[in-house]
Amino acid sequence: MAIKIYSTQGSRGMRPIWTAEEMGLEYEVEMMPFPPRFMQPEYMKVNILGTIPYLIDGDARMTESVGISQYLVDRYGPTDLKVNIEEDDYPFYLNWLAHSDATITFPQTVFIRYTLQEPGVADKAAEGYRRWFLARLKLLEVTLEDREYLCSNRFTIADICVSYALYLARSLGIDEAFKPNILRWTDMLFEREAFKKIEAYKYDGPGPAGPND
Ligand SMILES: N[C@@H](CCC(=O)N[C@@H](CS)C(=O)NCC(=O)O)C(=O)O
Repeated sequence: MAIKIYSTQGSRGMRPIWTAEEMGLEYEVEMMPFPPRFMQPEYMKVNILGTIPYLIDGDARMTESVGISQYLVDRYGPTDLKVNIEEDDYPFYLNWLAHSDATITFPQTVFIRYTLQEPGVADKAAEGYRRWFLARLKLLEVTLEDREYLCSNRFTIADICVSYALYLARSLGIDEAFKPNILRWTDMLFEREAFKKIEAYKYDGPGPAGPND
């Protein structure tokens, strides 16, 4: 059976799907309404957390978008998308992978929750985490001053995982403070054929496709 990835439109599922597409792997995507916990409750039987993405590959089951991208390059490589342990940029690669979700996607989750899902409950938290997110972009902007890609002078899953956080910010309209290096880098990445293909995967059944709908 091919690799299966459950996702919703514009979600962190884009990371592993983009990775699989760039690698030319055979994979199947199931796009669901958002949030599947409520809109497709039978999904809870597949993934007890109800979160997206979710990967099934043979006996493998995974709930972390960045971990799934790492799994795909490690298990189905060799691929240039992976930075190897003997390369100078390996520590930076690991740092960017963790940074992409823990530091620059997580604050946006708080923003989504308190602006779109529970408005009025914690407006100050939403505003605080919006600013927190923008402040944390400093490292990315400075790093991109002298390079085209984040690691090893080539496109890797570090670019995929980090740029997804910027894609999310754009879709939420919290991109007003993006600086020139981030803008140049994201514009280049989002022009990739694989990205355009996976961005077009849509949920077209009943119910909202994403938190903005
Ligand atoms: N750290 C996890 C987070 C997964 C996660 O929370 N995904 C969000 C969408 S981007 C979600 O499932 N939200 C719906 C919900 O919590 O019901 C990852 O990187 O995959």
